[in-house]
Amino acid sequence: MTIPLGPSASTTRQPEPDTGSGWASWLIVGLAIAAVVILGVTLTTAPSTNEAGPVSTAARDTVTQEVRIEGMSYVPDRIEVPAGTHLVIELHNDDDQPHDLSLNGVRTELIDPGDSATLDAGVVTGDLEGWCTVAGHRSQGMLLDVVVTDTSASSGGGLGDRPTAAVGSNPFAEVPTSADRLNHDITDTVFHDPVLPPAPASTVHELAFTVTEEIREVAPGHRQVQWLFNGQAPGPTLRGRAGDTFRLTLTNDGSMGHSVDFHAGEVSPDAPMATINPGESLVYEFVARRSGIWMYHCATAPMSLHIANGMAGAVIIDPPEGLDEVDREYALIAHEVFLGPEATGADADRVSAGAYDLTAFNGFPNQYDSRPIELTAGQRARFWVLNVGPDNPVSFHIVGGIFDTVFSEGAYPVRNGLTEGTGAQVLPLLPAQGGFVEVTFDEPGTYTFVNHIMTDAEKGQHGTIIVR
Ligand SMILES: [Cu+2]
Repeated sequence: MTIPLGPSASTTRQPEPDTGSGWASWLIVGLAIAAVVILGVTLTTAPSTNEAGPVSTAARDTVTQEVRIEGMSYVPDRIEVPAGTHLVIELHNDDDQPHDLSLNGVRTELIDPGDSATLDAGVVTGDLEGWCTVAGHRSQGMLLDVVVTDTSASSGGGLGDRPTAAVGSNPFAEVPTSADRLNHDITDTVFHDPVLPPAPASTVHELAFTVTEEIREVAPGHRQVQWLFNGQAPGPTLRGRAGDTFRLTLTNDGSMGHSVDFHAGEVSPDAPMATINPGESLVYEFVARRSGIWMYHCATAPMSLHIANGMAGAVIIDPPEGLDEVDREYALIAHEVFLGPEATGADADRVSAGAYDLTAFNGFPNQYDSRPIELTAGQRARFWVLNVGPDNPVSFHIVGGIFDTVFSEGAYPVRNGLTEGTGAQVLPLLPAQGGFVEVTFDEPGTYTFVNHIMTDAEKGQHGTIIVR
């Protein structure tokens, strides 16, 4: 590295006028040269105290490294440099959604697809770990390791900071107990009416979904950001008939990329399921040719986190001939609940580890214990159930009831159970599976519906049906 030099000798060698004063003139010139030499030596031996500071003594070279972003990865994802290197990273985003890079205490702006950014990481004196700060990307492994090849200079610790699966007690929230949940007086703004209206008469459904990120009460006494379709988590339940067209405009009013994937339609995913940036919209059109209850969800990575934050819902498609007559229909969307910080919502590491805190039907644990479903003895009810996970199975059961009709994933495992003297006790559903059960309650009483995976019923997938 070049250190600033003192004045060059040429600037000191001014021609002296020949005044005839002899030795006195030469003495002055000699003193001047000596002063300049002393000054020059002082400047060249004082770099460690000038403003260049340690850079001037420790830094070897500036290394500019190109890094491309592909999918959820930096390529390369490991950079080796000698200790003391001044590292500059040129980033180019080849992915279809925005990313950034945080490294050594500095961060790029969000880099849109196709764009580039430069990050000056400063002087590297030890191993470092960089990551993408977009929600969930770090926990999905979007990491960049900077490793010093001169290990004596390594401060260590950087690579030891990889996020680890967080299980056990939740550092972000006090998880409401069963008593807290059963005694909770649910508010109108949180309550999700389980009653399912019939399909609208139209055969073309012009719809709009707006994505927002808003703070909501997700469990008794705990508020956090949720990512919402039309202000709801789960998103709105859509209903139509086989053959209907759904034309939906998705608008992203959030702060990060989002998208939607409708299982009810058969379309090439490339365009309609693309992640759109904040402020953007797309139109997603499909014909629902097949009856059943179909999941939709945000398809932006990591999907587990987008679903855990609320971005999933149901499309119910009736068969062309319609369904059997019932007195009441209900829709229950089953899912896990991950309590996280108020400002950021579900914690990506806990979601990735499957460390859910609670479970729920329709967004809020135990809400139908607070406000039971009410029926009259002899009424026949159809319960549509969809499991949106993100991860866990559901074994839907009603205590005191037997299902004489079960529809699941395109088939009737049980139909006419009453006349045939058979029935089913559960509707089993893996994530993204759905179906319905039909049941008649002959006697008044307090029935409960549960996920018969009992520890999940105890975490909130539990509700009450009052039959009068
Ligand atoms: Cu999303």
